[in-house]
Amino acid sequence: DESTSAHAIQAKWQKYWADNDTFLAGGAEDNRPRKFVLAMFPYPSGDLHMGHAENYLYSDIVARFWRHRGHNVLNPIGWDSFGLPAENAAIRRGADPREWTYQNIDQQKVGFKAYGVSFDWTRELHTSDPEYYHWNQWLFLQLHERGLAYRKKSPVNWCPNDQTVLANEQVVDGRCERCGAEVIKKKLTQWYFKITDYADRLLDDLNQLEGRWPHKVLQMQRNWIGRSIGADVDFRIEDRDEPVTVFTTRPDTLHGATFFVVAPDSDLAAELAADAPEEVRTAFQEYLGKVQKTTDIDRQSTDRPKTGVFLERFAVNPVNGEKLPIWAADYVLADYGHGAVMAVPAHDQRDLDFARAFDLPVKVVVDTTAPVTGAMPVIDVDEDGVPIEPAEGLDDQHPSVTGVALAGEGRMINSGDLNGLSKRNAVARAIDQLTAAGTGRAAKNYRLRDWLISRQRFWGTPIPMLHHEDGEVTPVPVEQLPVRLPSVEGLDLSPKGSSPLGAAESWVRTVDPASGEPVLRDPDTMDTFVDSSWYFLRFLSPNSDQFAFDPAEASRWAPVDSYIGGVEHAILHLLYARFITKVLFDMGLIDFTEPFSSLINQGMVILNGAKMSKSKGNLVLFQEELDKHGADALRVGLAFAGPVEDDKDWADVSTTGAQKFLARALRLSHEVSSPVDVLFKDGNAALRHGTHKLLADAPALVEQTKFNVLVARLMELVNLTRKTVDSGAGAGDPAVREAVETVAVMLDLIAPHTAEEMWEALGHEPSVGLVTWRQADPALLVEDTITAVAQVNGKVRAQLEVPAKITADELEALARGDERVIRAIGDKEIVKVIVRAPKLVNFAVKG
Ligand code: ANZ
Repeated sequence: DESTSAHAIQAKWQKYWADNDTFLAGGAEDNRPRKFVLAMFPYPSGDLHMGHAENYLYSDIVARFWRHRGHNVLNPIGWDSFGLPAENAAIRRGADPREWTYQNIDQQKVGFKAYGVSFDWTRELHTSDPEYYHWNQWLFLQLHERGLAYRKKSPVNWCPNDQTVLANEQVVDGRCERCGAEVIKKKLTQWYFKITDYADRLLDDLNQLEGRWPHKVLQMQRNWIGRSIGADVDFRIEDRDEPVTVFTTRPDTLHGATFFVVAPDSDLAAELAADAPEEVRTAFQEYLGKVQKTTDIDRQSTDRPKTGVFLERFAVNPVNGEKLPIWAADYVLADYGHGAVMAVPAHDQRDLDFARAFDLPVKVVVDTTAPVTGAMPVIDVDEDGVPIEPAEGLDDQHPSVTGVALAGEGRMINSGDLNGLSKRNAVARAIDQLTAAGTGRAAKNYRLRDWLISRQRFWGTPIPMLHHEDGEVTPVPVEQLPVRLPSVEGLDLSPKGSSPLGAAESWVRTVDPASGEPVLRDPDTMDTFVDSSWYFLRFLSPNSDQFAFDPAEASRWAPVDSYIGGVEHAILHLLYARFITKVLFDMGLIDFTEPFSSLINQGMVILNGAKMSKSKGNLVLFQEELDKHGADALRVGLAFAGPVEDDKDWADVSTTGAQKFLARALRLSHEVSSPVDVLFKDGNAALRHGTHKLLADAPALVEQTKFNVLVARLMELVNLTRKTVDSGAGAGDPAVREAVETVAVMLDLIAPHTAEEMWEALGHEPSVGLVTWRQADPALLVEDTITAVAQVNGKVRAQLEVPAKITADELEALARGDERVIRAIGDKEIVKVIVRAPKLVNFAVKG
């Protein structure tokens, strides 16, 4: 039956490809143009699933396409094989994470091979191999040398379940991205990568990717980096030597500041409270206790009642000397800006909510009823230049009455010599004035935080640093890399808040190579996003023990031309890879600044409208489907199921339909009876037209990732060929061979085993995967046209040149639009239209 023969064909060609190294990338001497096609590498947490089936199908289509277009293609595969799931599975089963991981890799490898993905297997890598993580450690030391890897003690995201810290990017809605536990804050000393040094470049370079990455992903990255432009303003604090700086996006509103707020969990708040009266101190401590249990999400939520404690201290407004009461309130975050704000309740909603809750003054400094455009000054001033009363209507719109802050455009009032200026001009003027007075300056702020990379877990890259008795921390010399993970034997991997490696006595205790003194290794391991931040470059020199990658190879191959993966990596992985790419560029090791020239996000494979999951019991198993239908039917079914970026419902995927189509195509290849070297110049004209239309259209369809349309077009051509053979032209017509060969070389993208089989049946040598697609003959693309006549009451009024395949509706529309017909009908009423496509239209008119 069809599935048995599909499996036989599959096995035959998979063996052929492996034996003949069919899909190896060409070396330096190969001077064809190059394409680097990459699917986000898999995490080996079990068998391949339907998401993999989709992801690696798409990357395979793109890789195969470029080979057919005469390119030297690199399409490598590796495993993102460090990480928590392996460690957790190992803890559950009392096994070695290494064994669990490599066993899964073996299974996934079998899956990929059975699926017919055209990988260059000679470049396979595993991030958990010392040969790989050696270079993570090298990268870490490079960053350290440049001041881009550093240690600091600060409040970090802590997952109480996994007992490890998390990067900001790994906290989703206040919860651990992996296990869903509510994340708490803990003050710890950790290693960070200084990604914030690259914030501007990470943001600005997104513009180059517009149109080449999904817009949504670019927008998510922009929001994540979150650049705000404004000013830093220094406020003197009464009874304190040092001023306190605040970040504001609205320096224009300085005259409207009526109070001052510090984050309760900041060092400043603690210091200010320490000198306050006893009852204030107590109230503050109690409040701080509550705040520490509140997530950042809740603190930023706008519909939560505002809370706070007056510290009985005062800040002095640098523009007018006014005394502003200082409050500690949790809507101000310790780790944004400077952890303190000047509160302008009239123009900031959070400040207004707070002012209304605690009865603090609200002073309007922007008249938002005044137009901001126009040449005339809008604010009336008296002879001394003092503005006369704010514009009418402002009173009942006063924010303390409405509860709505006036955030919009307007003209400055109550603001000294800023009066009359538009908001934008006032911002610029205020910054100039602050700068001149030495009490402020232009400033930028980012939502982006430095990347916390240390993890208190075993199954990761050891951080190559040494801790001396006197507290000094020094790098392991590069010649001594890699620092290998010790054996897991005897180690307790269960989460306990510190790295299990700390207990590996004989590993952790070592000597300083410089002084010979005893030192301790850093017991933490790196976030696995470090591994994936540069892996695409390792594929270029997968076996080198001299360097992470050869810069000459990088210059030949990189950046990645097409990167394909799920939208769940829109921020984390892509942002980190972009950052490390820029660092490597600055080091002079690569000649590009963005790692992925184009990005394709595939949708999900779902089932009956729902996401598949083990817990829902609705998993469709990749291996099972593969066994049942064979790789090609699975691939065709998925490719045909819909646009790449849409979710595909497995319930709508027809593997049976796919099987029938493949069988039909294969049968044709066996029937073709013209000689293998027959010239493609004669034969059935309609079929030739169909073939060349596809030759002309297919490249753009693939480049625009319209794979489903390509499948539909192949089906069409197969049907047309069948019809042509059966309706008299016969299997010996050269046009039939031309059509079937075209189907074979194009079908290779989607159903490569069937394509090879067809190619062989047609009398060619394998592999069809390396055959260059032919050009369409422009002469054959011209549609056949005929002359149709348009009549009014039986009298010929116009002759129309129309496509032979025109429909009745199209022909009628064309005739109705013709000048001569319109004139002939005049204002008479059309009572009947007779259409005989493609030859005739007759309008019966009356009156
Ligand atoms: C005065 C002001 C007046 C402000 C006004 C806004 C409107 P983005 O755009 O998110 O950068 N702010 C500064 N540091 C803060 C912190 N640590 N926690 C909470 N809020 C903080 O927001 C910048 C604005 O958020 C700053 O500008 C400051 O309030 C506040 F009509 O200063 B503004």
